[in-house]
Amino acid sequence: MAKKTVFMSLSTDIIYGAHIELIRRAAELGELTVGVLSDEVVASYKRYPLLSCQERMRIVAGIKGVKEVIRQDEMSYREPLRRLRPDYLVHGDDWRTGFQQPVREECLALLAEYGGELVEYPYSYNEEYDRLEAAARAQISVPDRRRGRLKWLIENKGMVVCMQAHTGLTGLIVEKAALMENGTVRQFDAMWVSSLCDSTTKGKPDIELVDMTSRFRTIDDIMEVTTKPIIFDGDTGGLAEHFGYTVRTLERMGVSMVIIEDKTGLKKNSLFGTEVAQTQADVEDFCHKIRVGKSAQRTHDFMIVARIESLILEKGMEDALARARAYVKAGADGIMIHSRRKEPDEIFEFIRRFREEDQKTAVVLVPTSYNAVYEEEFQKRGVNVIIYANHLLRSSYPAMQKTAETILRCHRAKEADEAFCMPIKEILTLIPEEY
Ligand code: SPV
Ligand code: MG
Repeated sequence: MAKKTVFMSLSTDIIYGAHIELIRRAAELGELTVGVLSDEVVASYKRYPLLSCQERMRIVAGIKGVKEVIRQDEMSYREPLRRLRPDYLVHGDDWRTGFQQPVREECLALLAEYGGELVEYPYSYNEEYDRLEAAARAQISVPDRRRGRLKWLIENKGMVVCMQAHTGLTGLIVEKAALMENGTVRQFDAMWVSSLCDSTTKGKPDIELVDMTSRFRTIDDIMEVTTKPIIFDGDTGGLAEHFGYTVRTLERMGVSMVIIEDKTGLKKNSLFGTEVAQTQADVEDFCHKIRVGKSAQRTHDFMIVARIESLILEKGMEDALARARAYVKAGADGIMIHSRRKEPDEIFEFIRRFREEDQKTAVVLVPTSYNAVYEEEFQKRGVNVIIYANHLLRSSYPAMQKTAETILRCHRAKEADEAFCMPIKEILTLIPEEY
């Protein structure tokens, strides 16, 4: 009689007793194949692995009882179950609840297709493992590790999706927001520290009034409690002579990318367009600033992106493309093209024409105005970074305003509490004490 076959998946980069025990029990059922989840999958639902997929595959292959190791490129077990049709699928019982529940349900349906069986073993909680996990998280949030991750993500995923954060709390929302979709976990890849949101939070206009020291403080607050890469909105970058220092500070802090816009004089927010007086920088001056930034840079993984305001200031497509060419030549790692039109036509035209000449330089978009375009559409056209630049701030303000008005109107808090507020118990435990 043919030997039974068994399949299980592993994502961990910290192998401890319970993993070995699970493998031992799985191997007792038959010939065991282990799917090792790719770096990208592990990063999408847990954290960036400390060891690469290749390294983890090597380790797992060396464990007694493992017959074969394969790479698993999805959270979903679709591919390995349909291809290998194992008699048994082994898993800890912790996936019965939480975000992995739909993955489990899909597995049950897949197993039913050919008569396979799910074998679950009790999940063994281990305090030491939790401590190691916490240490691993601390490791990946140190500046040197965090900084390079954006470039890695762009190279590995093609396109990354970022959400704005302006406080530690909003940073935590961006860090943790996740949902299951078609066998994969969707999360934001990185955070955008916006000048608009940083200024508005302080009750100030977005005119480079909030100084760099204060902006760095915001970054620090976010960094203290998160692990995802950070893109910094560097406004105009200030004087070229100052920009080099800003680059060094950002690098030292572990920021991954700075975006500077080609304006000069008193900068106003781009979404005002030509309704306010704004001046675009001279091309050569801006190229000089890019060169100063690039030569100040000390690490290989930090990125400087040049933001082109030609469409915002109605200077035309040819001007935008000419500037893109010049900025890339000056050393920019990426181009951000901005538009305040509801329709994405000018953005699409720019990307098409830019990509005809340059397939390598990263293209960054902030689709605040042309918000009906799906991310997949941008990716198809060769975009590398999508930034939702202000949505957490814009959604929180009306909620706070309604709460304040309701309390004023009702002469008590009961109505606002019930309509708009989370329970006090939940807010007290939202941020657990770590030490
Ligand atoms: C910001 O978020 O501050 C930006 C993007 O620079 S925009 O507001 O569209 O100019
Ligand atoms: Mg800005």
